[in-house]
Amino acid sequence: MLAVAFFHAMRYRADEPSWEGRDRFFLSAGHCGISLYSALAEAGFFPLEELDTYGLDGSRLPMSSMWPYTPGVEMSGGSIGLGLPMAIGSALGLRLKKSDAFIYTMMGDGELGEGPTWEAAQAAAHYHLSNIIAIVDVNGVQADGRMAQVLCTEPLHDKWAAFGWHVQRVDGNDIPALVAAFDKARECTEPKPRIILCDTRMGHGIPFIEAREKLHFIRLEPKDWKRAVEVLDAGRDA
Ligand SMILES: Cc1ncc(C[n+]2csc(CCOP(=O)(O)OP(=O)(O)O)c2C)c(N)n1
Ligand SMILES: [Mg+2]
Repeated sequence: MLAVAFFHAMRYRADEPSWEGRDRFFLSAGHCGISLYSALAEAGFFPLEELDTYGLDGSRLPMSSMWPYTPGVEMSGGSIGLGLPMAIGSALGLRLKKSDAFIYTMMGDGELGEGPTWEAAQAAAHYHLSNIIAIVDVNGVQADGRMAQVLCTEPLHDKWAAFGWHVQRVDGNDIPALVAAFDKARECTEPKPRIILCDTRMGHGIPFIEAREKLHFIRLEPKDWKRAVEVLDAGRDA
């Protein structure tokens, strides 16, 4: 999802992170900061080697992504449920400036249990914020277990549609499907905020990780890390 956002959909200047005309990416699920850092490094916001400083004292890459430490990071995540409310403020601001930029915001499905998300969902539709494209990582789990057991938020498509959003639901591990969905979200002419619900599998492509029960707090031993990279490389080369 981040790859499609940063390398297909969004307009930005890596050498000028504050460029006024940029699309903004708000990672609401700040605990996924490490994946955002990978995308930003690949995009040229900072050197790839800097990824090795992740989480170290003095690093520009704190564990949860936070503004203003890292070039390209637009908001402080960590406390979940804030990305959409912040996106609304920024989307209204861009409208006042007559900007044609978009605000992308990415949430986890666990965040859909947070009240502010639904207040924001109503407000975005009320203000016809067609410059918001929300992305939800519907992986079916949150920190404490499966969504179905902790807090069932389905039927997601119907709920967002009822809240006045343009809704798509796609396989979030399928790049061509994501590309089509991101295009459609941008090109849609309805005066509505847009959301792409992305069904994903944590650890996708690495069977021995996919099979694990608890994946939110994953710590890989060096030998498992090596195995995972080998599996991914084999898949990429295939
Ligand atoms: C307001 C708030 N409540 C609780 C937490 C603790 N917390 C961190 S991540 C997380 C789970 C979020 O689930 P989801 O959005 O599905 O993310 P995933 O684990 O799938 O990446 C929780 C409850 C938090 N960071 N902020
Ligand atoms: Mg989740």
